[in-house]
Amino acid sequence: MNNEQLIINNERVSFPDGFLWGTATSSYQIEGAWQADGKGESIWDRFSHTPDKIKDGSTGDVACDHYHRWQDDIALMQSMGMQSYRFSISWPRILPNGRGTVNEAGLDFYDKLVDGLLAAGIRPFITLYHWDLPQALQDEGGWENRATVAAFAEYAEAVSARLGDRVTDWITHNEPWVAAFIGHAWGVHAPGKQSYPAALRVAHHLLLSHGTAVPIIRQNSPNAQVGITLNLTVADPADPNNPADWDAARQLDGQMNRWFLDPINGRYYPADLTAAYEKEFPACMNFIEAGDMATIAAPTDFLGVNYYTRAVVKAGEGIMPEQIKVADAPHTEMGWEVHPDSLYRLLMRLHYDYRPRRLYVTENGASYGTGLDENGRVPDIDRLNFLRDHFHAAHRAIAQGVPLDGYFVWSLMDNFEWGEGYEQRFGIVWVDFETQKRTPKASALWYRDVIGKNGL
Ligand code: IFM
Repeated sequence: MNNEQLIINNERVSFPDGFLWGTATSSYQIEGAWQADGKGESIWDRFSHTPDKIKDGSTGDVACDHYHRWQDDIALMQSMGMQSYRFSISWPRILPNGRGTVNEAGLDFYDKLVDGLLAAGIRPFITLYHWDLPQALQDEGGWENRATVAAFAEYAEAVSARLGDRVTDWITHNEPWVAAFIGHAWGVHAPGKQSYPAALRVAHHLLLSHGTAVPIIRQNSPNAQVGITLNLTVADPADPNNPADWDAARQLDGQMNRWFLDPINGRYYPADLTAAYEKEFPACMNFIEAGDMATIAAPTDFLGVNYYTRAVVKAGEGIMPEQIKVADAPHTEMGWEVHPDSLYRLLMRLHYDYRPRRLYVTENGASYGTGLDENGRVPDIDRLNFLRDHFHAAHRAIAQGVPLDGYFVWSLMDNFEWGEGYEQRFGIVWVDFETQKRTPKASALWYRDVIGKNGL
């Protein structure tokens, strides 16, 4: 790397040549068309159609109607100079029953999308699983059922066999912590279960399916670069003078970070946590079978990092340490503290503790509701500042030797924010959900400039 490129010169910073700038979305959050062309039902279709699960009572039935507007959306990205686009595939579009007969129309959709992106000079980054499990598999126990791992392998085979000649960048899972714990311990996401042991079991099967899929993707996609995306954080004690708060920080770091980072790096599950879990839930780790941990540790090419905020924790009773809201600190509309320095700390920690070959920030962004002004513009200066400060943090990490190769802003456009419905807007493009009109916000216009200059 040429160090001169990285020098911060009168506030101007340049990223290394070839640094990849993009945006990210996920299938359920943007596609809509929930029953089109043979698609099966997903657990998010079922969950959002269940009364009182989504704050504003909405669903992803239409969402951003991306399924029908993908060409316009590619043109939109092209107009912003986007170099890469991270999107996920809807498993029930490909395998409506989760396994078995492939729905060719589902594959055709992504085939056209990939070709359209490549023709526009935009590098596709595919995520196989961003939470929309086929409901048919949930009916058989979902991710609690070990058989879902084999179904995921079938799905990975179908997708990589069809797209692997053109797509080089593959992410097996997005945020398995969220899928496992928010979906199965807290019950706030689909499928809405509330059992900590169930969440542990689900997390294991998600990881196992990741490790099972890696060689399948490599076989079908000779130039594949394969990784997994984790939602990671930095845990700080509420009171640095209180050893119990430090212990709570260790615990939260274990639950959210090490529980996933350790096994994918061949280090088994963190012993401090397994001991605590087995004390609370006897035999709760009995899902591990011979060979599982080796499968989970399949070598990967990169680690995807989703970073939004840090966690400030204090000692408490429950299994999950209590997080406190830091007074006087800026927060986004999700109530998440804005803390760019923790992105730097996280990247440095990952580099030194785990040494991934390469890293991508696969998601970073902020929810702010700023809407259209009287001139039809969206002056989302809070988001612009948020991104600018996080880009600086990433740049500092690169200057310290962290092999960060790219950055995907979450999200390309406002979309269905899971249990929050459409009330939280993360997009750099405003979406009018009545008309589906897209309007690039100030942050998008600014981002175009950053990409053009490869710097700030
Ligand atoms: O919208 C989500 C995305 O699906 C996963 N990562 C966090 C985002 C914001 O909550």
